[in-house]
Amino acid sequence: MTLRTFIKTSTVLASFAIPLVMAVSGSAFADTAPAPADIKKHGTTPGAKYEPSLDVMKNETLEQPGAKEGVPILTKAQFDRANEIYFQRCAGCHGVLRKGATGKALTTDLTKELGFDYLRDFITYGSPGGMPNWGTSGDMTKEDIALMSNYLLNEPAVPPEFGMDKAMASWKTHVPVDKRPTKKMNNLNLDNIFSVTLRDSGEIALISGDTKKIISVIKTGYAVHISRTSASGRYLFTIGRDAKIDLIDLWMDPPTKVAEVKVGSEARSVETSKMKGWEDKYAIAGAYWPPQYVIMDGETLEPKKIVSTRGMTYDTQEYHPEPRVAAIVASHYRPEFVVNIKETGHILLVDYSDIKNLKVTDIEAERFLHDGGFDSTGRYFLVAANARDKLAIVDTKEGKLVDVIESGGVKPHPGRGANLIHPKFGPVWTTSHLGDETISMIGTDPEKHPDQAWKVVQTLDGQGGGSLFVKSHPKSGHLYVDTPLNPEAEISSSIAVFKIADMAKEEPEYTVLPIGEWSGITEGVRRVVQGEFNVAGDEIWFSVWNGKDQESAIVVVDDKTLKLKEVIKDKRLITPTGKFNVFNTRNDVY
Ligand code: DHE
Repeated sequence: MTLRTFIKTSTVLASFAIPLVMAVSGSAFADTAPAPADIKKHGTTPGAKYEPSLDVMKNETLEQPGAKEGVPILTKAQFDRANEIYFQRCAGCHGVLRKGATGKALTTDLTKELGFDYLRDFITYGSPGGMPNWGTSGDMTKEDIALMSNYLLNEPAVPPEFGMDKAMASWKTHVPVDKRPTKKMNNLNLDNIFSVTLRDSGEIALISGDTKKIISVIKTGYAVHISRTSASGRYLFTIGRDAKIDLIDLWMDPPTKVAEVKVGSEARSVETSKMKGWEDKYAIAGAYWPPQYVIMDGETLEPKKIVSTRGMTYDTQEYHPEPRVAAIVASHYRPEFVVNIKETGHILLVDYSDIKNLKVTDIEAERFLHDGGFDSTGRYFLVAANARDKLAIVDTKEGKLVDVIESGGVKPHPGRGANLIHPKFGPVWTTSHLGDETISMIGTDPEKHPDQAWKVVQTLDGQGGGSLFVKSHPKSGHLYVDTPLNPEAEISSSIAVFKIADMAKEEPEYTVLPIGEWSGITEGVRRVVQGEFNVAGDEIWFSVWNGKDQESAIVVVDDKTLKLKEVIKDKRLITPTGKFNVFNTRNDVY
């Protein structure tokens, strides 16, 4: 640092020394802090905790915006530290560019108006509206809170774009198509392989559903999020939070990574073309940053087309600079991908039959679209607009919106949802909620049950809030509901199971499966997450998700008897979360 910048920095910091010192000493909270009686209301809910953490962006080297008069100048080290915190803890809600998403905008016109003290207290205590209480929860130190309050008075850092030049530079072919086998070379029962996310080791484990043995552990992107399988069942795609896609050829002996590519800096979703005649032809991935989706060759991952999702909110028609791409599914009725744009609330039907002359049907749905899945016929797609407590339904055959309905609870989070035949209401699709114990069932059969179609026909009370995934199977008589984010250890480490045959009763009861206890693991929080059926539909697998340095496991339950069938343990099973059965994933069976 030159002498000149040192003097400038220390002078400006000196002018903020009073608030900084007071924040650190904790004595200046009186004017804007909530009354002691209200502090409890500011406690963070499971829903508020489940917001994107842009873990990868925090590692980007960002240019520090120039200082403005009257604003505290941060040193390079302070700026880097503040960026790290911002992307990890704040950007998920307030946006990379601080223009607001589920959380409020934090642009400097607003933050300067609010001032240092207000920002510091808001970060410390949170708000009943959903802002986490970073200070009183002990998650952030007073020094970091003071730093962040100063950081927010500065202009936001703008992370780099990611265009075709970068995508091409990241594209690697490990095994070219002409060097791959022309038939299956191994003795594996591919349909019953589970691809298991090993979240914190940046790997997936391929586990045989027949033998329950690990076939191989494959290095993937950072904090890999989901796996999807190609329509033929030959290829497996994984996406890391660092937007890296890995393509695994399941025909090889052993299954091997054949290509990889990056589609941005942060991403969560990947899917492949499933329409008859287009099997395995294309893949698509959606990014959180930059806000864009990328269409690739399905066998090589060669990036073909990048489309930005920046644009207008569907309702107020105001420009949003960073609408992230949430769930993507592939239509079975048309050569189309169904792409959900989170902050602006559009559902895009992207026609991949001619990507040079790309046709996109743009459906006005609801803001904050997140995750969803098909009804049992594969025709209707239901997606949660979770921060709006709504569900949007799209008819993928007709290519239009059916309806947007209240989900019946607080913050719906279906995963892909669960389809079952209700004894009274016929085919229903089910979602649980992050914000409360409600499990909602929505009628999905407009032909034979028109009165129930697209209505919440019944709600059940589960164990509590903090649920992420529900699961059933056409051959199962049960509905399984997890609660991994519930604050009660007993609830987060167990599963509630409802008997479908009992659902016509006034108040159907559930059985609790103590999966965490069954795992035999005695350390850690033992969060039990995401059930997934095997190909036969007679057993369901749950992850017992512990810390990175602790023991985790997969627990297999017999669907008929609800008894423990097997515990899969292996020191390579580090933080297992999502599990994707090849057959069920490619055929959308859930
Ligand atoms: Fe996920 C699906 C986003 C945190 C496990 N998650 C999805 C989808 C989205 C999403 C958009 C739908 C993808 C699709 O269908 O194309 N998830 C996010 C986030 O933004 C969030 C809240 C925070 C983040 O920073 O990533 C987040 N997700 C998590 C977790 O912490 C979970 C529980 C553990 C993990 O491995 O990261 C988790 N998400 C999953 C799983 C699915 C998923 C297992 C797929 C469920 C399925 O059955 O298809």
